[in-house]
Amino acid sequence: MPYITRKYSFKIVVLCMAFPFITGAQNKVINSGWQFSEDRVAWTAVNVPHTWNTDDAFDDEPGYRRGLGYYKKQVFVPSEEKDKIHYLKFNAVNQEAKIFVNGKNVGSHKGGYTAFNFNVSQFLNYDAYNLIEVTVDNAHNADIPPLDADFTFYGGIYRDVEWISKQKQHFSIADFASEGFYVNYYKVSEESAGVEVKVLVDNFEDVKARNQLRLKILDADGHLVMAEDKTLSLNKNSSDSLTIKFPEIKAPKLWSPDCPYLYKLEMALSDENGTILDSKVSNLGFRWVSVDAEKGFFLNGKPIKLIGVNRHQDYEGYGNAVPLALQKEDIYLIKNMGANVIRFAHYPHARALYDLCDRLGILVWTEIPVINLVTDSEAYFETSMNMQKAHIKQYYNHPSVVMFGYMNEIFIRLAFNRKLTDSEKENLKTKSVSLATQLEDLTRELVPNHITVMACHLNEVYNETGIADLPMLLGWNLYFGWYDAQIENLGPFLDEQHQRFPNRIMFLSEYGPGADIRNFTKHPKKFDFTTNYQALLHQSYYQQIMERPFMAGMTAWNFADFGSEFRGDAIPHVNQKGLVQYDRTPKAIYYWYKAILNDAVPFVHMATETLKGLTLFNEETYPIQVFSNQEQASVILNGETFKTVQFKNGVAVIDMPFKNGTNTIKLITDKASEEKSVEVLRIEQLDFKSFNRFAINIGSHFYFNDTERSITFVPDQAYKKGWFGFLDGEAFGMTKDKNQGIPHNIKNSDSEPLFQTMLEGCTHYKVDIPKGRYKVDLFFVEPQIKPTENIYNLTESKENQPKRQRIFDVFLNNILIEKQLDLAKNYPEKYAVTVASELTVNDQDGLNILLKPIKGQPVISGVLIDKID
Ligand code: GCB
Repeated sequence: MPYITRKYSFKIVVLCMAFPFITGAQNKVINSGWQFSEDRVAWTAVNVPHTWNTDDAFDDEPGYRRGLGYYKKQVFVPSEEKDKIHYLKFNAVNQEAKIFVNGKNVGSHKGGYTAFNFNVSQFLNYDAYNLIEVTVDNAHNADIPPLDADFTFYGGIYRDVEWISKQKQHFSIADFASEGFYVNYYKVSEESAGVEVKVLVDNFEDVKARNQLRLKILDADGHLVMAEDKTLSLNKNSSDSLTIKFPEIKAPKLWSPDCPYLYKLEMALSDENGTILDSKVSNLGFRWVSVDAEKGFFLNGKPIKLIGVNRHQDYEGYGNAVPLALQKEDIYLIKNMGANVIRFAHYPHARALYDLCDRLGILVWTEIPVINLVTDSEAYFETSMNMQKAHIKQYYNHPSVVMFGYMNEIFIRLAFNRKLTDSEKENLKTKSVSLATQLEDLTRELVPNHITVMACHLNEVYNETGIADLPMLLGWNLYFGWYDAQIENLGPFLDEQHQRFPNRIMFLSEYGPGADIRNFTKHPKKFDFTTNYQALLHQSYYQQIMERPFMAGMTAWNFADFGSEFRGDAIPHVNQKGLVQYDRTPKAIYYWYKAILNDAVPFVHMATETLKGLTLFNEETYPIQVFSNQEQASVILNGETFKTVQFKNGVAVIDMPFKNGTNTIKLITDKASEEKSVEVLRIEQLDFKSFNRFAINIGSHFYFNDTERSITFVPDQAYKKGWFGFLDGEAFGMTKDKNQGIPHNIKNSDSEPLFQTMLEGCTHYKVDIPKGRYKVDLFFVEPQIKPTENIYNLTESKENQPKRQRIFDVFLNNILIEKQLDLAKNYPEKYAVTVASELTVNDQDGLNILLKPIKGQPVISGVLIDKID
C-alpha cells in the first residue's frame, strides 16, 4: 500500500498542468464579495463558503437559526461576452434556494447537498453590473430530505459559486447540473478494458451547427493511448446526445486502493474551423466490483475487506462552510490511516473529494440524505427522486465511486414515535418501502455497474418490511456496547442475520462510541466517553468483523467529531464518535487503525496523548496502549530497558510504573521508534508538599483533564483513611449501560465531564488534607431535568424523570458555606454552579464536606482544593 503524502498530490497537479486545454468556455469561481443579511436591512460582507450557523449551533441556547438568509452580489459582464451563454452554478446551498438576477426570478432549487445551475443569459445587462440575489432557507420543510437527523443543518451558500460562460455550442450542463458526459466501461478485465462515453451537447445558435468532437484517452504519463473523432450536426436551438465507443485497450492497468492507476479522458468540442469551443477532462479508472453473500466484496475479481470510515463534512469553527483545502486534508488523513473505503454520509460531499479518492485509491459509498423518516407526500417523493438523479449524474464519472445509496435508518423515527397510531405507522412503512423501491430501481437503471446500498438501524422492521432485501448490499449501523447491549453481541447478531438471510450481502456501515480526549481511565465503561473505551470497542469490532468472511467490510462512525446541535455528549452539540477530533487532531484510535491498516511505513505510536495530569497513588501503575505495524518493540523507561512487548493486532498494553515528575518512554522496533514524555504526579501522601492543588471528579470513575481550571480531576472512590472519598451517596444516573450521569449541555461551562457526573445522596465527603489554609471550590449542577431525546440511544428510558427538588446546606468542617442551596430554583436549568470559599484546617480531621439535606437528596459533582499556605 503506498504511503501517501501531500507531495503525491503536488505531482498530480503538475501533471495535469502539462496538458493545458485552449477553450472557449470559462469558469470563474465567484466566492468573494457577497453581502449577507438575515433581515434584508443590515448587510455584512461575507465570502462563500458561508453559513450563518457557525456559532449558534454550539452555544448554550437550545436550537439554532433555521429560516431565511439573504445573499447578494454584483457581477460585471463585459459586452465582449454578449454572444456567450452564461450560467450561474451553485455547488451547494442548504437547503432551499431562490435565485434572482437583476430583480428577475431565475429559478429555485430544493435540497442542500447537490449542485444546480441556471442559464441566466436572458437576464443580463452587458458592460454593466448585474445584481445576483439568493434567498436561502434552512427551515424544516416536510418536502425536503433530510427531515431530521443527527447532524446540524447549517444554512447558507456553503460551497463554491461559479460563473460559467460558454460559446453557443457547448457540452451541456443542463442535465441535473452534470458535466454533460457519462463515462461507462465495458468488458473490463486484466486482458482488456473498453470505454464508452455518452456526450450531451447544446446548440444555442438560431441556425444549424456543425461541430467536431475529439476524445482522447491518455495514460498516467500523459501519453496518448487512443483517440476518437466525431462530426456533429446540431439543429438550431437544440440539444443532442451521442455515444462514442472506444475500441478495447489491451492489458489495461487496473485501478485499486493499492495502485490507483488513472487514465485520463480529454474531450474537446470545436467548430468547423477547428477552434475549440468547450473542453472537459475526466479521470478514467479500470476496475470492476462484485459482491458475494459468503465471501463479501470483490474488486477486480479479488476479495477485499473494506475497512474505512464514514465522513461528515463539517469542521470546528466553520460549520459546513469548510475551505476545500481543509476538507482535502481529511482525505489524506483517511488514506494515511490505511482505509480503503469512505462512506460519504449522509449526503453527497464536495466533488473535489471524490476526485481525490480517485487519485488516492479509496473506494466510495455515496448517498442522499433520505434519513430517519419519509413524508407521505408527492412533493417529498419527487424531491428525493430528483436528488438521487442529480447525485448520480453529478458523481457518475468518478472511478472511486462503487456504491450508490439512498436511505439511512429510515424507520428510526417510526420505532420511537408514540404519537402515531398503528395504522399510521403501517402506512408510513408502506410508503417508505415504496420510496425505497423507486429509488433502488432508479439507481439500478442509472448506474448498472455499481452496487446499490442502504443502511439500517438495529430493528427487525427492516427484515419484516422486506426493505432490507432491496439493495445489493445491506449496511447495518450497529452500536452494540454503546446504545445497545454489549460489545461482544456484534458477532452473534451478524451470524444470526447471515443464517436467516444467507443471500444477503452485509456490511457494517456504522459503529463506534463517543470519546473525549479529556477523559481517561484504567477501567473503561460503556458510555463514559473515555478514549480507552473507544479503543476497546473498535479493537473488538475489528476482530469480530475479520473473523467473519461473509462481512463485506466496515466503516467506523465517524472519521471526525461533527456538529449535532441537540446532543449532550461530553462536548455538547458535538457527536464525539470521531477517530479524530472536530479540529482533526487524531485521537489514539486513529493511530491504532493506522497500525493495522497501513504497513507501508514502519511505525509505532504510544497512546499517551490523553494522559495529561495523570495522578497516581502509592505504588499504582498505569496501563498504556502502544500501537505498531511491527512485530515487537523494546520499551525504555526513563533511560532503562523496561521490557520487550509483542504486538498483536497492532496493539500491546504496557503497565507503566511511572515515577513522579517527567517520565520519558522510548519504544524501539527494528525499523521505527518513538519517544514521548509523560508528566505524572505520584502522590504518596495527601500532604500537599510536592503539589499544591488537588481535584476529584466526584461520582465518576474516570480522570478528567480540565482545561478551564488547568488541572486533572482524579477518579472518585469510597472513603479510604488517609486519602479521600465519599462516606455515603451513589453515582447519579449511572447504570451498567450508561456511565455519563446526565447527557446534557451544561450552561456556563465547558467542563461537561466534571458536571455531567455526580454523587446523589452524599451527605459527607472527606479529604484527609493536612493543617493549613486552602481555597476550596465545590461544583454542583441540578441533574433533574427533562432529558432531551436522543433517538439513537436505544436503551435510554423514554420516560421523563420526575422533577425532584433538593435543598441543602453546605458546610466545610463546621463552617456554613451556603445555606439552603437550591440549584433548581436559584440558577438557570443545567447551570454549572461553583461554590468557592477559603478555610483553615486546624486539626487532623482534614476537610469534611457536609451536605445537610433540608429537602431531597444533595448532589455534588467535584471538588478542587488549592493550598494557600
Ligand atoms: C446512527 C446514524 C448517525 C448517527 C449515529 C450516532 O445510526 O446513522 O447519523 O450520528 O447513529 O452517533 O448515534
